[in-house]
Amino acid sequence: MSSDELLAGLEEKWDKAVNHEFIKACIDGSVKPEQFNRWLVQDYYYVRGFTPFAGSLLASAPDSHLETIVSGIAALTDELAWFKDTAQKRGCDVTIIGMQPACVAYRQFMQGLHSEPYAIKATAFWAIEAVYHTAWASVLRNAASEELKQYSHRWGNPAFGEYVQQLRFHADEALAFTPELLPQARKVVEQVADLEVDFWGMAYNEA
Ligand code: HMH
Repeated sequence: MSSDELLAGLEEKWDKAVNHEFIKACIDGSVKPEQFNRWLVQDYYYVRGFTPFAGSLLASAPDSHLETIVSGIAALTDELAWFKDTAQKRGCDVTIIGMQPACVAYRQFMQGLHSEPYAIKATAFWAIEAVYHTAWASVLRNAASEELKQYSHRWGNPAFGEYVQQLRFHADEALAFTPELLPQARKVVEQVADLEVDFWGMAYNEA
């Protein structure tokens, strides 16, 4: 079992998630400040919900996977501070804006995973981080704007890519032990791709 098999048949959905029009607009510089701000604030709320999911993954992980997950969790302190700071600098008040439905839905999905087997959580965790790495790495490589390149570095950098690779090994390993979970794991990857598309889409909701 490998994550290539996990993605087989889901290529189109995956492509929609990693090459969304929001990402294209970040690359060509046509993204409007208010669109970027909408994504930014919703992602701050998202990461607040992602953190307990990471904790739940850690709680069910085998010994040999602990270091990678702990390093990922440790990075979230800085990430949450970055979101708050960047939102404030861009004039957004995260204490009053509130979550949009696509953010609520994604957080509920993660909450629902808490009680699932480790292999399923590890697959979802990899898929979540993989979408962001692939999407933002293309912004980092191709963006016209220095500011957007800087933002994209957080998930697009090569060290984050190695972390995602490690998560992929974890998911593969866990699924190799429990191959009967493969259909469920594929479903979860599909759900992540769909949720990511809706998430990027929030940038265009003039709520
Ligand atoms: C919506 N997906 C979303 N936000 C993120 N910060 C990540 C993935 C990566 O952690």
